[in-house]
Amino acid sequence: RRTLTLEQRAARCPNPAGRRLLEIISRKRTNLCISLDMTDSAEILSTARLVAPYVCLFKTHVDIVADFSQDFVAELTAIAEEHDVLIFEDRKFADIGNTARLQYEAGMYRIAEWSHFTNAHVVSGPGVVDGLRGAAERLGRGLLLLAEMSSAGSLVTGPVTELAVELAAREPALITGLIAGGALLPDTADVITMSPGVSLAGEDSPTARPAAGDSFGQQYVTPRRAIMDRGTDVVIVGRAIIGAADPVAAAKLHQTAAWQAYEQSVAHLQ
Ligand code: UP6
Repeated sequence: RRTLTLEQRAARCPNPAGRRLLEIISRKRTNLCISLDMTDSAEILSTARLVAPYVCLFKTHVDIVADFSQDFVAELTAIAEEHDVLIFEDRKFADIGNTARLQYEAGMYRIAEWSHFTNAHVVSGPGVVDGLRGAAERLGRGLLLLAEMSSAGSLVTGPVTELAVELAAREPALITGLIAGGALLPDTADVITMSPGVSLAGEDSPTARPAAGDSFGQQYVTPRRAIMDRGTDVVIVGRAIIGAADPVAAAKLHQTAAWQAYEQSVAHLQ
């Protein structure tokens, strides 16, 4: 059960990127993150432009972009700035700290330079966070740890979940969020929960299993279930929007559903 609104959490958020995100969410009235999983940069940019008014966050996988360039990043950044959106590169670092550090700062992507958020698995232990720490602190970035996954048979459970939660609880100024199916910490912990595996076509019942989503084990719940029943803050939606016949209409529908669920979940506070 929520004890604080996202606006109240913005004011006390110890991470600069997290604070900006919570402010944007409250100002734009959207807790929807769009997953821009397309392989052509022009397609990503045109979709980003179309859905920008309805989202708080652009989530990217830059290693799937066939024609990646720093010009693409500059364009995406310009769209994000114009529309009050932040960027989250869903890199899922998983190596030892020193390699993660190099992957974050160097190579052709230079993720740390342009992405307000990135994420990491903790399967290799807490050292991965220390690898990402330097650039993240220097540039005011937010780190998100994978505490649960939406895919069937995921092994991001048990001790892996526990370590991610423990690290976030200990250091919310650096680890501003968790990727999980729902809130794993009280909202006073200053940790933002973001949930993938969300679609209006997903499972809406709080007791049923999530609905199967693709032929690769993805599973979906509705925004309402993720936010109201499981207490997540931000829903991450990809193909239910970018694969729709009308992505703008789908973005609006998902934004409305997610925001109404959030408002209902804080109604007792007003
Ligand atoms: N993602 C998941 N599940 C996780 C973590 N990340 O689906 O546990 C990411 C995927 C994809 C997006 O890498 O970019 O969220 C979900 O896309 P979809 O809505 O099209 O299924």
